[in-house]
Formats: sequence, C-alpha cells, structure tokens
Amino acid sequence: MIREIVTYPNKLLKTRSKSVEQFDQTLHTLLDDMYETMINKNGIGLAAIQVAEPICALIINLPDEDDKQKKEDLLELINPEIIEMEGSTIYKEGCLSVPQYYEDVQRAEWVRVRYCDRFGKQYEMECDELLAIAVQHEMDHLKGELFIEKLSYLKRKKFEKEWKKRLKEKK
Ligand code: Y12
Ligand code: CO
Repeated sequence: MIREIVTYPNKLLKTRSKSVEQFDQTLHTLLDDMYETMINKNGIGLAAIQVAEPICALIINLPDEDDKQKKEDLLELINPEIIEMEGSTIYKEGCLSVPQYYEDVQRAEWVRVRYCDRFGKQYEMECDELLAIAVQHEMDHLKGELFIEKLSYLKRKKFEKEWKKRLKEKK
C-alpha cells in the first residue's frame, strides 16, 4: 500500500524514532509499504518517520550502473548504528520530504554500520560513495533531523524564503 509522505515543515519530521523491538508482521508490512511508496515517488531512500511511523527503520535502493533500481538490491536497515566513520565528501542531496529542493551537504565519506534485518538478525556493512551518503541522510531522519539543517545560515534563509513562497502558491 502506498502511504502518504510527511513533508516539511510538518513537526512529525522532528520526532526521535524509537528502537524496533518486535520483528513481526506489522514491521514487515510497514517495510513493504515504504518500498512501494518510495518507488512510486522515484526515491532512493526512505525512513519510517517519513510515512509517520516513529520507529528506527529505513530503506535504501540505489540504482545500478545501468541506472536501474532493482528490488534485489533493496537494503532494509532496522535499528542502525554508525560504529566507524572516516573522511569527508560533499554531495547534492534531495529528500522526498523536501520535494524539488537539492543542495550540497558535507558528510563522512565512509561509514561502518551495524543494523538488523527485518527478522532481527544482526549485520555489519561498510558503506562508501552514494551508499555512505544515503545511510547518513536516512539515519538523520531517525534523529529527527533533515538535510536542510546542515545548510549554511545564508542557504537556509534562502531555502525558507523559497519554501514559504512555494507553500503560498500551492494554496
Ligand atoms: C543521496 C542523497 C540523498 C538520499 C536520500 C534519499 N533521497 C531521495 O530518495 C530523494 C528523492 C526525491 C525524488 C523526487 O521526485 C519526486 O518526488 C517525484 C523529488 O522531487 C522532485 O524533484 C519533483 C525530490 C527528491 C540518498 C542518496
Ligand atoms: Co530524506
């Protein structure tokens, strides 16, 4: 089922998500719905809070070298923790909760993440390039943070002005 995506400035996006304790059918249905919702909106990553579920669950589905998003490449990270990070990189990020806005964000270039799959089995994964960025972006959602909070003062001011104008035009 496709769920509604919570968009900025909805305060729900500021929620600190809670750890998952039950790896049950409710979680599996949420993850399946998140995948359907993300693909429907041409996204490559989504956190549960973006569909109004404040739990530590996120999905990432990066396109392959032919620019195709394959379900077999889908990553589901439950209760993720970054246990090591190195380097620094800048990437122009976008977010389904802040549609049609992209801006450069600085993040670690490499991270090691510990997480559980949908059945509660624990794994560790090393991430670089786009995956490292996606993992950090999605994990920020679990802390109630958006990429726009990482912008410089001036860029943030410009964003707020543009966003207010856009919301007015929508009315
Ligand atoms: C690198 C940087 C950021 C991430 C986080 C995941 N971000 C996304 O999946 C963003 C997708 C996105 C898609 C949009 O398209 C539609 O809504 C149809 C969009 O809005 C438009 O451009 C119209 C904005 C963002 C992972 C890796
Ligand atoms: Co996002």
